[in-house]
Amino acid sequence: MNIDPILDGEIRAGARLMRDLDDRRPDAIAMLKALYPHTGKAYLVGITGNPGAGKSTVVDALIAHYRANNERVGVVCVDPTSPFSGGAILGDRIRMQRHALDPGVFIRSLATRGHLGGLSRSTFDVAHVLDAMGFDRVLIETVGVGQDEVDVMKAAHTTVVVTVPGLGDDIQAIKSGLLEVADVLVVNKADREGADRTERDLLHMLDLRATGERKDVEIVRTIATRGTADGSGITEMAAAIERHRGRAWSGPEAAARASARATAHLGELVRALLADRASRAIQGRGGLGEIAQALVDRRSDPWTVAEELVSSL
Ligand SMILES: Nc1nc2c(ncn2[C@@H]2O[C@H](COP(=O)(O)OP(=O)(O)OP(=O)(O)O)[C@@H](O)[C@H]2O)c(=O)[nH]1
Ligand SMILES: [Mg+2]
Repeated sequence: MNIDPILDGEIRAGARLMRDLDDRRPDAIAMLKALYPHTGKAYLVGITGNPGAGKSTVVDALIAHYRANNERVGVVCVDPTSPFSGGAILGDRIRMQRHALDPGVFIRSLATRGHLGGLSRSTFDVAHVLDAMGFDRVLIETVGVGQDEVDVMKAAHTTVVVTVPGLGDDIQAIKSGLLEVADVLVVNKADREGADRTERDLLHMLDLRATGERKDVEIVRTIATRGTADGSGITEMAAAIERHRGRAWSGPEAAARASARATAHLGELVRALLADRASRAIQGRGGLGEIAQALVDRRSDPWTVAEELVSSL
């Protein structure tokens, strides 16, 4: 096994490894194990938020910002193969196309489908490969609609939640879990009416949420379609990310955070391995449909089946 091409940042070697990881090939996992000591240098920024909030546009502008500072940027787009925004991979690809020829940028899309329960594991895997390849920044875009996506954000050092001006709905949606994970809140599409109001609502919610000490969350307005131009807010957003980085990852909290992040990663891996085994055990008993029918017909009971499945792992 030769990890040098990966450590040298060779794009083709990285892409091949990521494909092999998708197929859960044992030699690819062995490669990850060998790479692990060489990781821990990249800074991971998660970008999440409602469908269509402008996440990809923000990511595109951030890539340009970091490239202007000579940082190499890896991107993981977790594609929501969701009813909200089907075909997002294509959209993201087109949107970020202008970076495609830049050897300092590597964009990888992960489809939700086929990663059931393992989305977070796959994100961690790909992020580790990008880290080993020497990318300074890894941006992770995911739609914040479900627990899966929120879990994905556990891989990030700083989580940015993108929202847009508008009444009620967006704010409501953001309430459910997303606000919890936000380190930086972005009001994108600030060229639209209502950004003031949205910012006030967000501030209000942050205050309501505060139990004991209020989490230090900055709110930044952006117009991501303006890229890195003055007034786009992208420079300010990047600065807010750096301030969070300073607070969270260099102060006394850093050790506890690093430990929580490692624990989350391990938890994902254990869960995913158990899920793999469980699904093999279920196949061994004729599949879920077969088992369900036996339960419906009262030929078996769920307690016994569950015990048998778990003890067969
Ligand atoms: N007016 C305005 N439109 C924007 C802004 N940022 C993004 N958009 C537009 O909003 C639409 C959605 O942008 P995307 O970047 O694809 O949003 P997304 O959150 O990545 O979408 P999904 O990945 O499908 O959930 C596009 O038509 C963008 O051009 C902005 O700052 N102002
Ligand atoms: Mg997108």
